Amino acid sequence: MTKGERAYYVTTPIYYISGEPHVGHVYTTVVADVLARTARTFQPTFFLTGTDEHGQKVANAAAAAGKTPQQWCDELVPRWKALFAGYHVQYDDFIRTTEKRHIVKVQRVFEQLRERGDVYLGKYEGWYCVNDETFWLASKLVDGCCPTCGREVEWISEDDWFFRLSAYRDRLIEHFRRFPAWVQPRSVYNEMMAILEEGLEDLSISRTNFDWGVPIPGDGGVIYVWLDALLNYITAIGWSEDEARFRTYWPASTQLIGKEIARFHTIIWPAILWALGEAAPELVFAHGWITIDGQKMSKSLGNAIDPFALKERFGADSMRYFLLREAPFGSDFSYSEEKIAQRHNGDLANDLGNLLQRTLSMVGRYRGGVVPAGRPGASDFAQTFAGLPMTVRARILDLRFREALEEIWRLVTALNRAIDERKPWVLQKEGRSAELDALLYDLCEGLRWLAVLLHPVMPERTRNMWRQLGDPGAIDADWSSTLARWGGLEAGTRTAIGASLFPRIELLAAEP
Ligand code: ME8
Repeated sequence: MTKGERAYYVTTPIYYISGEPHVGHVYTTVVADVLARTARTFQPTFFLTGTDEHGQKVANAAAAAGKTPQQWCDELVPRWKALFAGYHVQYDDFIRTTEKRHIVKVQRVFEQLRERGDVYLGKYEGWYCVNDETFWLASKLVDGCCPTCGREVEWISEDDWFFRLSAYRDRLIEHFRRFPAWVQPRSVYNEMMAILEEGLEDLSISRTNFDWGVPIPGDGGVIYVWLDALLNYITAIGWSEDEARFRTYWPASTQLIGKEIARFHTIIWPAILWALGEAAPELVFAHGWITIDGQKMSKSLGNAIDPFALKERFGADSMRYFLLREAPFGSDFSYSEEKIAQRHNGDLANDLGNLLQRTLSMVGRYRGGVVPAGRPGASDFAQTFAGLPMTVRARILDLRFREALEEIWRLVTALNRAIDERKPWVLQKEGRSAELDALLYDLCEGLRWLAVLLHPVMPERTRNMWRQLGDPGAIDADWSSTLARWGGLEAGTRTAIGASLFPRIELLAAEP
């Protein structure tokens, strides 16, 4: 995508506010933030996240705490916002499904679908998993329990409103065939295709045996929490209210989700959109799970890791780096503190932090802290790394974060190697001043490139680097201007060596 094209719209799932957030929630949100920060450097961008506040699961959690659901949500939302702020997440909007702006539009959707005949009244009898807020056919249950979370299911017998999902099956199959990359990774695409080929049942979209939800217009009961929740992606950007704004952002460029909710986002969601006369999102990416001892990390499994504590321990930027670098995006990855510490101490403290420290201390010692005039036009780096910014941008927008970071690390490695091989201390001792100037210049310019390229991933530490490099302009401007050529850093810039970027972390040996 180039400047001037459509806006970039990225979303995360809205999270159930049935308890404290955990690292899994940070994961998707940080990834969305990296995408948004990258896209924002060169095109209009909108990044939406928020909380899913209705439904039986949230109502039960509130009741267990002796609170009304609204009270419970109001008390928890600031925790989620504080968490995201602590991880440097810069969303453009945080939607809560209990907000009026959302509720009125959900009701409008319901009415439109009913008028069109896509919603009809019927009898629902079947199983329901409260934890996943999902209806299940008896044939899908495993030992009588929910096939996704393993919990007991409830028998429900209600007069419900149904969405005519089955009528969209052919169109869904055609869409999947025509746009084979619209659902990624391929494993999830295949799984969804198999569901489609098996056949689709109509979907119950109302609940009558409890009332914590959006009231059904002109009838008793509430709208099924998943219909309510999915609609956040369009209610937040002005659907049915601000046409120009809505058209600027919809269809979404990238909808990020965890793979356990792929069916809702790639089968139910496009069908609802089509019923409303809107387009399906361009890409739904269903990423893998953070696992502990081979199990998904989750509140309900009781193995959730507190992201507030992790941030204190390792720092938000190191956590962000770890989450993006450790596994290819899409795959599951197993979490351990040793792995985070290894990344922090290896890639960040040794490779990047030392590079900055060594460079600036030599610039201090040999050139009084001032960036010397180099020969950027004749530099090997200019040639070798000219294409790096556009490669990194493409990898990030393609959600190949690990590869993007590996590309960036080629520059880190090359700069460290230049110090080791060309030994500035020898150049200084032998009075080879022009060579020393050129090398010191390249090192500073390389660090400037690294700060810009790594800024979306580590917004705080790169600002720190930036200050040490003398604050050379806007760190988050379009890369095609900041990194247009090797040589953007002005000779004469005064550097200011600061505290270590990534102080080493020593893990205590595990107790035997
Ligand atoms: O499903 N590893 O909310 P939720 C990686 N409200 N990501 C994880 C994870 C893990 N172990 N655990 C959670 C809901 N996530 C619905 C969504 S959207 C219209 C409604 C992340 O609180 C991942 O993005 O259960 C997953 O899909 C999401 O949190 C589920 O959050």
